Amino acid sequence: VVGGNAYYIGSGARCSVGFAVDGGFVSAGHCGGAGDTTTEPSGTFEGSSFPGDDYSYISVGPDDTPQPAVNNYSGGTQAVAGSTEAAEGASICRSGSTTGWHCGTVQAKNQSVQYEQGTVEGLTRTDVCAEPGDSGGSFISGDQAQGMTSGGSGDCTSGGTTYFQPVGEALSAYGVSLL
Ligand code: TYR
Repeated sequence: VVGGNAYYIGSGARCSVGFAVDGGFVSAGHCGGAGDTTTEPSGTFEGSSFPGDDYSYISVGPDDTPQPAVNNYSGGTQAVAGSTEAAEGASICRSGSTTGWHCGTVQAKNQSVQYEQGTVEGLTRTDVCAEPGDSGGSFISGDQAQGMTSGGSGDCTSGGTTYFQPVGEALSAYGVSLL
């Protein structure tokens, strides 16, 4: 289990792994609700918060080993060494199972974003592109975990704006730590 890799929920919707934690990984809340099961890796949503927040914690079985790394979609991985928050203006990259690895800049923190299902607060805005299926995937600045892909506008052909859920809130909500 590596950040940015695909996983599948219920009937086959795809999201992306955020970051490995004890016993599983964190991802986006809109990817599934508590009790939903996943395949590849097979797991269970132990908790999920969306709207309001956009985070979830999925536990995986003993056959899957969460790794403190993010897929760089160039044949390798970026190690994850902590979760110190990057400042506005910092460079940041995103890994996700639809569009791979894309980079840009942290634009603004603590943003409220309205989705069909309701408002999510406390998101960080970036100019990094994303597309459906990248959700839940890793935002990372250097080797520091930043958050999980929530939503936005645009695409990776013409460029976009993407918001992420800061990872720290998810870790404290579930009492888990990054590996
Ligand atoms: N919310 C999308 C998902 O569920 C991810 C996404 C992010 C889509 C940014 C579009 C966008 O512009 O997969």
